Amino acid sequence: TAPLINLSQKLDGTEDTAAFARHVAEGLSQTQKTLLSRYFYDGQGSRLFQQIMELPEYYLTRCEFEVLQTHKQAIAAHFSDPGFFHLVDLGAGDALKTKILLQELTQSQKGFDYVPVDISGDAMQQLRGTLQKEMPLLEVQAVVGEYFSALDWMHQHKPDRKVVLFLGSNIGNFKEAESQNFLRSVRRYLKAGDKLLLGVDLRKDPETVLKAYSDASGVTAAFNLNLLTRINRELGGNFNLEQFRHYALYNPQDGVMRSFLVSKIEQEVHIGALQQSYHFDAWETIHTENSHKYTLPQVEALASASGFKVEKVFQDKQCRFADVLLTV
Ligand code: AVI
Repeated sequence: TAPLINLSQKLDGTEDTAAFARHVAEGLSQTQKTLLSRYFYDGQGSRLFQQIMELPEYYLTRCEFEVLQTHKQAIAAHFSDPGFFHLVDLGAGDALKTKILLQELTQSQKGFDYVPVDISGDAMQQLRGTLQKEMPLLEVQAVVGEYFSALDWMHQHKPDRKVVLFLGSNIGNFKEAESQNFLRSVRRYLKAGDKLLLGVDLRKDPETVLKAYSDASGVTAAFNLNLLTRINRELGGNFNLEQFRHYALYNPQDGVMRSFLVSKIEQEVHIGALQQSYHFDAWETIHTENSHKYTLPQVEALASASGFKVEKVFQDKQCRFADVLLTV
């Protein structure tokens, strides 16, 4: 197993905090207050997200497991056609889902190496360790950094054919235009024969979607409210968590799940690092996240607008989730 490649420039975290401060200041100054969902994932937020994935209501993770488990042979066959490839896993984390594919690919003796990419150095250290134990023959090149720094590095150091994984409906958290830009940027790093396996959450009973984002045990609420805890800790804010509530709203017309933090009372919140107070009317909202649910024609349109073709759609039995194999 190769040593970890660290492309992250932020050695002391100061740059991170400055960007966080800037984004919070921008977001809370708008008429519709917003906070960016990418800031959910600090240590506590990542732990809460792990818990979300185990909730009975959060069908996405179980459905994608089913998709990969059911279709792993076919997926592996598509990946290795033709020959050796680098399997690039964007946002690999603990790679729990990817391991299904890794096992299948190694058992069927497909020629490939595994390149997990994540901004969390800890996660990549750990994954390297566990893979070394669980799959000692697997060649792993873990990369710590942003997606596109990693793809850039791959372009220079690993020129063979690439199969990129972007699983877990992460594409759904981008704004409409952003998802196209993201896919276009990935496309630029790929050549003929390269592939992208994209995890997308599909349209379904609105009730099912809504419950997945307002679970009975309140884990998603804690996940959303943790954004305020993070502002309090990292930017010296004085948000009173008791005075905000989580609210999730699904619009079946546009297929967008929208999450909010709602101020229960009229209040002022001060953020020390920004030297600024923010006024909240009673029941004023902060928009914190969008989670898009797609129709298959929408996925096809998104793919073709970004320079990809749909090679094959893999779904679970209830057609709740799809992993869509795209080619350039
Ligand atoms: C990471 N992402 C795909 C999750 C989602 O379903 O949009 C984040 C999440 N937010 C609330 N629950 C889960």
